[in-house]
Amino acid sequence: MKIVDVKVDTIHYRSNKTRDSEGHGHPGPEHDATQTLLTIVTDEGAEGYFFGGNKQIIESMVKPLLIGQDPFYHEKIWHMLKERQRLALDRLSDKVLCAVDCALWDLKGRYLNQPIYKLLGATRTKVPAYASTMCGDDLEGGLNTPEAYAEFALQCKARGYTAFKLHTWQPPYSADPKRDVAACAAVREAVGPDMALMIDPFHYYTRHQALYLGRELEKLDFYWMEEPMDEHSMSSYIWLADQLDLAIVGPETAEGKMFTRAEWIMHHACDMSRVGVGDVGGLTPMMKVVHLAESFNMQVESHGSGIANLQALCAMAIPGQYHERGLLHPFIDYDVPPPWLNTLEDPMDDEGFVHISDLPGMGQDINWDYIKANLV
Ligand code: LLH
Ligand code: MG
Repeated sequence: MKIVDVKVDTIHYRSNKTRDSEGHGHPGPEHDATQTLLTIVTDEGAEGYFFGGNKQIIESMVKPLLIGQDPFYHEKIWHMLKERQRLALDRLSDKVLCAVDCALWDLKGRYLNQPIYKLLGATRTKVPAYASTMCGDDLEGGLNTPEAYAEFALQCKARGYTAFKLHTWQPPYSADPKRDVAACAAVREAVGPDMALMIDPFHYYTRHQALYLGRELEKLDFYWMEEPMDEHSMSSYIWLADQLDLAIVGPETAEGKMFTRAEWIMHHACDMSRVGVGDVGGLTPMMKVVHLAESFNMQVESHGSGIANLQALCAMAIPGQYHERGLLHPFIDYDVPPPWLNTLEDPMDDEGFVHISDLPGMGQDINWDYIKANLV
């Protein structure tokens, strides 16, 4: 089987999410937006899909490399793209590699008529989810005060979540460790002792701000803290993890794929590793991190809500404890699928478990009628 075409379609939809000046997501007025759909086509008619990917980069840089390749050689293809990044990382990002790699996995699963988690070696079909909030804001009724976080945590608990992660305030809103502690204390007070709580605060605190925050969260029986400082300084994380009992999860956004995760584990910069398909360039490298961490008896917590991460979570021998569901906000109904899908890709039951789809490939139930009617 050979790849004969690689194309990216652009789909129009209406969005009620917006990004602030620093790139963090928040609810916003409804507006026109676009989504992309990457399709990899073979000479045998088998196709693979992934939502996302930069049209211009994929068609100009990736397509010439993929045409003629056997799509089942996706390990070889991933390495070829990774090596191409060396002089072109400004254009050929890990997000682009992720889209290509996930579309190849989707193609393989569809061709073999199996969901990916079974091709990887399945371990489970459901995973507990945590409610992962959007970053703090200044919206009345939003996530603008410690009490607002507490109220929202109670709503999430009532929906069935057994764990809750606060993304607290980041610029352009004022980031302050004391305000973070107040929000975390209000949430703990509201939900009681049994709900697992985590925090992802401002990503650029100093060492002493991060240490102060960590020590206060230990008193509130928090489960983990992620990315309280710039992750490029691994020694800052070694310094922090050494002084806290609170688990440090990372790295999340630091470049370097599985290589960076290996360094962090080796140097005791984290207590749990962290990886999402978008952070490392796809499901192929995500599974390398999963197996790397397993070899150190370390759990990996998955970053991001997409279905590719859920496929990996259902194929881990040392299970990542939670699926990240979100980002959530009081003004947004997460339980409604995006218009390009017929059903949610991470449906959650009343006990707080998300269930993996048994559809072949990535498992998305794609709304082709919507896509055809809304091509840009
Ligand atoms: O800064 C943000 O907007 C969040 O941290 C975001 O990147 C989110 O994806 C995250 O880190 N989740 O864990
Ligand atoms: Mg995070």
